[in-house]
Amino acid sequence: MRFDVLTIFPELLQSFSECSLIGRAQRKELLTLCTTDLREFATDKHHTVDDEPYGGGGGMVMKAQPWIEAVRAVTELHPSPPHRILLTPQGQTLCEAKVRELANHERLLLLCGRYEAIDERVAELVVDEEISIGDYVLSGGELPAMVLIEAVSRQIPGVVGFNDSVVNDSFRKGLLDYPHYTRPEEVEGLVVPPVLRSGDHAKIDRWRQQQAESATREKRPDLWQRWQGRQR
Ligand code: 9D3
Repeated sequence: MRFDVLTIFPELLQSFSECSLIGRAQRKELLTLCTTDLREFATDKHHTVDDEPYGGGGGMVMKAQPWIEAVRAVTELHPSPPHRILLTPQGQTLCEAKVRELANHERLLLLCGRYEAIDERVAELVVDEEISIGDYVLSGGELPAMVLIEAVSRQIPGVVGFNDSVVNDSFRKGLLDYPHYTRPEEVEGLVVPPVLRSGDHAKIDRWRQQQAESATREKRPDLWQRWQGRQR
């Protein structure tokens, strides 16, 4: 799978790509992460990518022309046409189902904005889909792009190790995880539930399932409602 990222802070994504599981996946040739500096597509001598908003008000707006030319140029870097995603607070919130859907694309092109906004014509002309990572304010689309890349990469066979198994992940099943314990048996008066030391694996499986269900019911009633609905 190939990820292209358009940003005015390519070094932010480069450092992410060198560390994390993304670097290892690239060395194993399971994925490619390629960043492009949007400023290369600004035509004036100061490489301006923003301007004042029509209609007034505070903040600056990213100009349409550098984005449009950059998307077209980056598209040509590789033969398969990319699915183009704009990271924006106005997008659909990213969830595990969306992550799995995105992993079916051979190539994703992520557009990361900065400043207050991006000229609306960018979304109309060169974007297939708008995605947000949640309802809180960040300074731009770079961290959201990294979140999306990490989540989608984990779906690619071989990117995560067996112990980190993707198919078994509790989110995939719609429940929170059950509690985990390691040595020692007692920590400040709190002991490991005896069932986990019983050696009875059928009993352990039942206990873990019950714990996952009660944790979901108590901590995430929204997920619990959905899970109950799907059990019927
Ligand atoms: C004043 C209105 N704000 C919109 C809710 C302005 C605004 C806030 C944050 C404009 C741009 C940004 C920068 N954020 C992103 O580009 C962004 C983002 C986010 O802030 N939260 C969650 N997901 C995302 S994806 C891109």
